[in-house]
Amino acid sequence: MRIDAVTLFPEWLLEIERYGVVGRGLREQRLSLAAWNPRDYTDHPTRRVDDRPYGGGPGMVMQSAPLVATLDAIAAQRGDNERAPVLLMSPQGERFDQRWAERLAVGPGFIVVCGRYEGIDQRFIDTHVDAEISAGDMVLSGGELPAMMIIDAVARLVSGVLGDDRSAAEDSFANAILDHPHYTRPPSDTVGDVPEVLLSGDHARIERWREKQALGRTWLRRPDLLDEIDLSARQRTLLAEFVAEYGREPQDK
Ligand code: 9D3
Repeated sequence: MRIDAVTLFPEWLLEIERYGVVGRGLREQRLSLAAWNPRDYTDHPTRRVDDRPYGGGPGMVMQSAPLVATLDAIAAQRGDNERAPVLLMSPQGERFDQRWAERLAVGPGFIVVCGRYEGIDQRFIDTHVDAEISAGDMVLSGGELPAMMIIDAVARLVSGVLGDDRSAAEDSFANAILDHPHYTRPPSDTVGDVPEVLLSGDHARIERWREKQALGRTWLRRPDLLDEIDLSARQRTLLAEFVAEYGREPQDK
């Protein structure tokens, strides 16, 4: 899969090549990542890519022409049969989630455009952008971190890091509900004790406890996720047990 990023800070974005699953995907040639600086595609003598907003107001606006020229250069190098979507990182965008990652992971790759300044000329968005994507409701200073977030989420799906189909399926279910708590050695410490069931060696009991904790935590912290899925009879029983026990004894017993 080929990913292109348009950014005024290409060196920063390419840092992700050096770490983790993105780095591994690149080394194993399942992925390729290129960063493009619109300053290299402006005919302006001082390489400027922004100007003052029509209508007045604070801040500067990214101009269309350098962005269009950058996308043209990318298209020339990609030469896609299946055209890769152009995604604009934007606070006005649709919230990125695992469904987005899964959709992008099965495609021919994508082109992320990172905004800076107060905004981007709307005519570029209208004519060259397929989707606007947001990282969530917080104010960032630009689209680079959201772009790295998207690249990471997609790269781990295509990089083979999941190992086998079983973990891929687990991954996608893990997206629908929250994870259970994790513990490791030592069994007892100043921070407390590991729940007895995890030391029991009884794998059926352990699995049942984990599933119950996962459902219970989702019910407590992210009830919106439970509205989206159909629970099995077993899961409904486990959640009912959790709800009945909740508040009557320590949660991790
Ligand atoms: C304080 C500036 N805001 C005035 C109403 C508008 C604004 C302009 C540009 C806010 C943020 C930005 C830069 N942010 C992004 O480019 C961005 C972003 C974000 O800020 N939050 C969540 N996701 C994203 S994706 C791109």
